[in-house]
This record gives sequence, structure tokens and C-alpha cells, in this order.
Amino acid sequence: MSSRSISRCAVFAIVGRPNVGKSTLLNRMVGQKISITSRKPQTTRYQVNGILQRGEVQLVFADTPGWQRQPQGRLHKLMNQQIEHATHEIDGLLLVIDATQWRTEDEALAGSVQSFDGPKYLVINKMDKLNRREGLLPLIESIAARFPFDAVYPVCALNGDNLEVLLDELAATAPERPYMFDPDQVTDRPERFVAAEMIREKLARQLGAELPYATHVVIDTFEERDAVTHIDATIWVEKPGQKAIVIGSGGQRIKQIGTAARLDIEKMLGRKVFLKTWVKVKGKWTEDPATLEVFGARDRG
Ligand SMILES: Nc1nc2c(ncn2[C@@H]2O[C@H](COP(=O)(O)OP(=O)(O)OP(=O)(O)O)[C@@H](O)[C@H]2O)c(=O)[nH]1
Ligand SMILES: [Mg+2]
Repeated sequence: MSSRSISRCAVFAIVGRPNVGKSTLLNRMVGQKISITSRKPQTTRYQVNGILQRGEVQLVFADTPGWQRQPQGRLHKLMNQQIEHATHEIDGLLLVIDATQWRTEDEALAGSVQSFDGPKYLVINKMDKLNRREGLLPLIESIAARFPFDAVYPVCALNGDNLEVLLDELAATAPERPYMFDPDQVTDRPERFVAAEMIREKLARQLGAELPYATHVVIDTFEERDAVTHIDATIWVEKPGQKAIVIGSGGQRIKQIGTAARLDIEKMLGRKVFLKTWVKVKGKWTEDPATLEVFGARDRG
């Protein structure tokens, strides 16, 4: 008699200070780019859930914005609140740190996650950047002495080193439970959200230090016509000067941003995409609650 398979499912929140590689880790674990990444801190603004089906086990990961010790302004406060919400009704928590830098924010977060009553894993990312691995032991010992994590995983999210071991451990803890998502699904976020994020990623990657924080992307149309998906997107900025920078001389920069984003969106959708972008000015949207609500940076609890 063949035994009927029993579904198991577990939800994990991925938390950490900005730029430690949380979104890179999520993408690598689910095997597809669903959460945007960049060298600049505060790239992730909205929680993105990733889904990984491993046999009978479904692992759900909530990627969160980088935790900020002193959030400035309304958008940053909302970003911190999303971390708070993501850590409710979960089965385990992954605190991600950068192997090369232990900072005050890491110390504060390692302390605050201890109040979570469930398995807590310390994921030490960017191991590829560490010249001497032995240097890590004193750090691990000192963290473990003060903060009792259930396990510590040194990994490299960029090339996938040691991630299988981590995933095996997480899968082993998953309780018997119905799946939360369709096993074919990779994210709970709609395609048009991910498309807007892909554009925001190119802005983060191609603009100078401060500008990405003043930009937001809204998808105005997202339509499949014949074999092509037609997308109209507006890039909102706060000042006319910023608009000029995003457009660039002779429209060069916006063209590059559009092309790079289109290629990513085509990869995600597996279809040809026709992308049109506009750049518009809308005052201090990062401080306007109504605009933030429309833009999606709201409390998703
Ligand atoms: N060398 C190396 N770089 C990595 C690794 N993981 C992530 N990165 C890089 O670190 C930078 C930040 O990665 P993200 O995944 O955007 O970091 P994050 O923690 O999601 O950042 P926020 O969303 O801003 O909080 C990017 O340039 C990544 O390519 C890794 O394992 N090794
Ligand atoms: Mg991120």
C-alpha cells in the first residue's frame, strides 16, 4: 500500500540591518529573482514573500526591509513596522548578518529577536568576502555567548554556498500543515508589483547615492496583447531637478534604466515586454500617508 504524502509547511521571516544580503538570500533560496537587490542600503521597501517547494515541504520566506535604528521620516518608520509585522505568525526567524561587519544595529537586532518564541537562526552571509575564516570563530562565540541562536549558518547568498544545509534544516522543522500557496508559485506578490520593483532596482543601481530614496514606481497599465505584455510605468520623484537626473542628458539614463528593467521583466514573465516609462514630480511623497498608501508602502498586517 502506498503511503499518502502529507503536506508540511513553515514560514520564516528574514530580518537584518540594511545591505547584509537578505533579498539576495531570498532570491537564491527560491531560485528566482523576486526581490530586488542593490549595493545601496534600504533597497527593499516592502515585504516580499518567496515560496520554495521541496518535495512535500513548502517553505515560505518573508523578505523584509533592512531594520533601521533611527528611522528618519514616515517611509522609514513604515519600513521598520513591516519587520515587526513579518515576525508575527511565523515558525522561525533568520537573522542575517554580514560576515565582515558586526555593527551596533546587528547587536540591537540580535537582542530584540530573542523575544521571538521559536527557532532563531543566525545566518552569516558574504562568507566569500572573508579572507581568514578563522577570524569568524571568536565572533560566533561572542554572539552565541550573549544571544542563544538555535543554529549558526555561514553562507554565501551570492553563489549559494552552504544554503542547501540551511534549507535542509529549515525543511526538517516544518510542521504538518496544508500548503499556504500553490506549489508552483514563487512569490505572493503580483507580477505588476514585481515589474515595478524591477524598475526601482535599476533606479537604485544607476542613480547616485541619495536619489533612489526619493523615487517610486507605479505601473499604470499592464496588459497582455497577443504575445507581448505592454507596460506603462511612472517613475515619481520629489523635485524637478531629480526628474532631469533620472531622464539624463538626451534621455540616455532613462533609456538604460528602461532597457535593463525590461530584460528582467521579460525573464520573469517569460514573454516579450513593451515598456514605456514616464518621469513625474510629486512633492514630498515619502511624508504623505495617502500617497504611501497608494504606493503600497503600507501596513500589510
Ligand atoms: N560578496 C557578496 N555580496 C553579497 C552577498 N549577498 C549579497 N551581496 C551583495 O550585497 C548587496 C546588498 O544585497 P541585498 O540583497 O540588496 O541586501 P539587503 O539586506 O536585502 O538590503 P536592504 O533591502 O537594503 O535591507 C548587493 O550588492 C549584493 O549583491 C554575498 O554572499 N557575497
Ligand atoms: Mg533587501
